[in-house]
Amino acid sequence: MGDFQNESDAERAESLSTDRRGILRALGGVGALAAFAGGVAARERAASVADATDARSPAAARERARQSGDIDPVWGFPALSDETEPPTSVAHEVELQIRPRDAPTPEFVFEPTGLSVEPGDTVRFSYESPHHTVTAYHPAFGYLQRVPDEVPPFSAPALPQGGYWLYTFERSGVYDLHCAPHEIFGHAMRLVVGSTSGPGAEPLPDLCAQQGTAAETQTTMPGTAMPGTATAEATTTAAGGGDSQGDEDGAESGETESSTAEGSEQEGGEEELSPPRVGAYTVLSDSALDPDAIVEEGRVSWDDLDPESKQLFVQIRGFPPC
Ligand SMILES: [Cu+2]
Repeated sequence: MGDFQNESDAERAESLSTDRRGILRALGGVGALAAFAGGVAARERAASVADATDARSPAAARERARQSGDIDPVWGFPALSDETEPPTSVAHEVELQIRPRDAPTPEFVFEPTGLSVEPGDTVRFSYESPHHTVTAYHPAFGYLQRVPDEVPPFSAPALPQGGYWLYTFERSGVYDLHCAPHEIFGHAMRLVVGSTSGPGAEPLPDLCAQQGTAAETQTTMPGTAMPGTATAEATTTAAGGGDSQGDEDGAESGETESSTAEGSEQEGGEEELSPPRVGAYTVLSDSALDPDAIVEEGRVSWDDLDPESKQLFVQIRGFPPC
């Protein structure tokens, strides 16, 4: 694929400072652990819907898109550089951004964060920075279904800065999407395609109401399980816990069983499906992203969300550990 030989992409990626890249890579490692903690059931679900695409690989899907203009419903159309000509007309653009803030991690942003489109519209997701994905909340990925019925488990790959991913939203309804490496930091968005219908139109489960049995949740994700990732630990506290930064009491609280623990199994052996996690949960619960509000506004900016929804719920303990 010619795009890989594009020198400018590599140069742009290199222009990021070493420190910033190191931190982002570490965060990606932490998030990736959570994202890929799915079990056998998730893989079986993925296999059962694999026939949603005729293309057996992203490369085959790209080739078909170039010839027919049809964007694959599973693979979409990834482009490593904006010099690649889109194979079909693009109706909307969403930028994947990283915005610095006065906190240990920046804000991870889909801009706009809410978008209303028509069935059949193709949306371009532009990678203003690398290390992101655009992933459906789908049972095949271990999540509660937050996309319309019959929609396959689609996801954009990580792409270089300056790359983009196209996806054609054929089925009407609400689509909740997230970036897999940065989900817990709130990197999520909501699309309404045609009408406010389907599972994604339902309110998210009330996690605060469930806190009666698990007052506080602490999940420790050591980074040593994956070679090449940082050994930092991330401690997450339950949504709605207020200011978690520097909250020593919160950090010392006893470890309790999470009601949405990854890989856990319900009675009967069914793997429990997770709602959107941590920051993505609070972002997607923001009233500015109510599906009716998105239709009314057409597009909802990240700036329109309540700062409470964008809080950092993850404590960074510092790295390296010396
Ligand atoms: Cu991201």
